[in-house]
Amino acid sequence: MLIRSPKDWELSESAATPEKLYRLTHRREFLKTLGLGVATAAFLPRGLLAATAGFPTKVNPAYRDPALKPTPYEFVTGYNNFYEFGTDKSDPKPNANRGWQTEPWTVEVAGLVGNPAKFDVNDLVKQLGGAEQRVYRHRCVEAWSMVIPWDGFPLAKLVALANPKPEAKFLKLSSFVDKKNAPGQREGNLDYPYVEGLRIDEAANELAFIATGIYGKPIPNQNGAPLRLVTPWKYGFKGAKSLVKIEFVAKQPRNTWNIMAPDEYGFYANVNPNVDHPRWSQASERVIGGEGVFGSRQRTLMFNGYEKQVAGLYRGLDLEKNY
Ligand SMILES: Nc1nc2c(c(=O)[nH]1)N[C@H]1C(S)=C(S)[C@@H](COP(=O)(O)O)O[C@H]1N2
Ligand SMILES: [Mo]
Repeated sequence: MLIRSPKDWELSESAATPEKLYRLTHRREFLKTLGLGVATAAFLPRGLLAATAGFPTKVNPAYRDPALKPTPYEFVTGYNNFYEFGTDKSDPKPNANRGWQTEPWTVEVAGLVGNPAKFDVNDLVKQLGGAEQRVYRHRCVEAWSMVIPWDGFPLAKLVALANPKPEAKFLKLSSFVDKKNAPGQREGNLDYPYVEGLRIDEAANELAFIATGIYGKPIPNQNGAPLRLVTPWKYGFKGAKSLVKIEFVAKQPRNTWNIMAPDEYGFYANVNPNVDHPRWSQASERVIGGEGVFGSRQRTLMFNGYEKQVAGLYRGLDLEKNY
């Protein structure tokens, strides 16, 4: 008989595991990541839990390239960019877990749409038919990369639910503002709220995703609980975290990094090894959690390896000018 024991990142393949056992191990792992024992579980304040609808998720086999080896959980959740909680990679993990509440959470769909609405995140996931898991490459503009098993839903589903009017050409996505709980917002290390934008056809591309989890578990605060954008063919900064508003607009919106440093960060943010950042090369990337003390390096791929799915979106566009 063929018995295949699932790897940790395949946890969400719960179909093969008796439900009760799965729930138990799942819960124990989740608590372990919070640094709490199982006994403490009953006393967990509600606010420490991210949105939980859609779990366990189903692995989408179309987005699970066996050649992609997921980055260990500790790196995915301990090496982060989330300026609201500090500028060091190690800041978000402690600082986003000091009482900042990500449940309950409301996200607003607004602007040029037929169905403007405010959604509780859990209700939204249910309305969209649950959540799935996809393993994507994740490439930061700072020339490092990871491989992350995300859980969530295709952004295209939310676009369809919103029912955009013909004048809607772009999405403007806004992160939360909470000066009391976000030290970076008190310092004003960036202009807040953190905002991002996508062309509507980019948002409707099969790859664009809203993550509500990683590794088959609710997404930790430091990764953008309870919902964040994931566009794997673009640099990580496109992936605005902890969204409170998704607006459909007629004009191309500005995005935070473009506002802060327009010579260095454009609107498109497509991963492109042929267009260097003014201060460093984008031809290669450091693999976080890779072999060796400093990780390993690998060549960066055009559109981060997703050329087949997205190259058509940019046909005829000068990618040196539109970086
Ligand atoms: N709200 C918000 N979203 C954000 C950021 C941020 O500072 N604030 N940083 C971005 C950058 S630069 C990157 S590389 C990714 C990092 O996501 P990760 O920490 O889950 O790897 O989040 C992006 N989303
Ligand atoms: Mo980044």
